[in-house]
Amino acid sequence: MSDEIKKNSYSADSIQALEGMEHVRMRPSMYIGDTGVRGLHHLVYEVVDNSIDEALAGHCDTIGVIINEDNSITVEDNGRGIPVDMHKKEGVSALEVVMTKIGAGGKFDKDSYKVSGGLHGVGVSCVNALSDHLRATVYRDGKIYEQEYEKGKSMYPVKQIGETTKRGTMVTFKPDATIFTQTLEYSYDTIAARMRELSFLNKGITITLTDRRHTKENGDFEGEVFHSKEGLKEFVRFLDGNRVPIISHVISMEHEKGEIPVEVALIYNDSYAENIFSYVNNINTHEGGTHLQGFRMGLTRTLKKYADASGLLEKLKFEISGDDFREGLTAIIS
Ligand code: 0RA
Repeated sequence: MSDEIKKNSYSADSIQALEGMEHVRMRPSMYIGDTGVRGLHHLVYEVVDNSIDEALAGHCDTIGVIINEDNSITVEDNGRGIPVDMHKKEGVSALEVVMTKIGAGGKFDKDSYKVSGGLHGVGVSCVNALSDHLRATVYRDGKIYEQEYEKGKSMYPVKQIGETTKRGTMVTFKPDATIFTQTLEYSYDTIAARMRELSFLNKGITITLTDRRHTKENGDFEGEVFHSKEGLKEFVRFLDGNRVPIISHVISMEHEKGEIPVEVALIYNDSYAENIFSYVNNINTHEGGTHLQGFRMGLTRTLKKYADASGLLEKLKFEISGDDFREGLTAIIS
């Protein structure tokens, strides 16, 4: 290919990338659902999601989320750091590609164990496009690299700004007021609830949440540390709160079928309410699905078979149904 054609196709590619980012700004709700409170918070989840993926791939165990004084958000992890080397096809740093190209997310390791779903899985470039300002800092190979963006456009090429013994990625973004016209104020409780949920769904990861807008009496910032050793088992106990259990332990199982890991935890309490929560890739599947259907069927079949074999159904004057096995049930499938 002649240099001229190469140059042309390169600029054609970058125009396409630009259009992708421009399109996010033009139709934000296509990417983040809405531009109200929900969309504003989805930006945080999208960035955290990348760090969760890095943790699930086994490369990091701690994620820090900070609500800064100005309602900008910082997400930091101790993973490998987003690669900063030159991306051959794009002619810029891999970091810049991740940050400015729609759908570039997992491009660098296709085999990566992508489990975390993000909001619509749109990636951090989408957050960048919808931010007035974003700063990405990478701690990698003993060096600190940085790049900043305005409304998704890089302000300068990735530069080295120092040396470090740390490893990881830090992203700070300030949502664009011209996009998020309803509110720019983050809710601590909303973010905390999602971080708690993520820590239950991904046991072993530590997620710290700090609110720099508020200090406690001792001068420390408000915040919490979320960490779950037992995962869904603890989640079930948390959900059941003060309800009275009628079995002594949470029943739980983990299994991998093909490439798909499945986790289930359940307990019975003395109420009549059925509480089943289902997740796929860390996203609550409110509408249910085949995973939930399969669980219900399996539960009914198993308990019915047991009840039958133990003669428990002999005196029963009616056909026992699936509903009967779900009275007082609290369960989570992920
Ligand atoms: C792909 C490849 C590599 C790191 C990451 C993605 C990565 C992305 C994010 C986003 C937030 N935190 C992250 N941490 C890591 C590195 C591949 C390698 O070093 O071989």
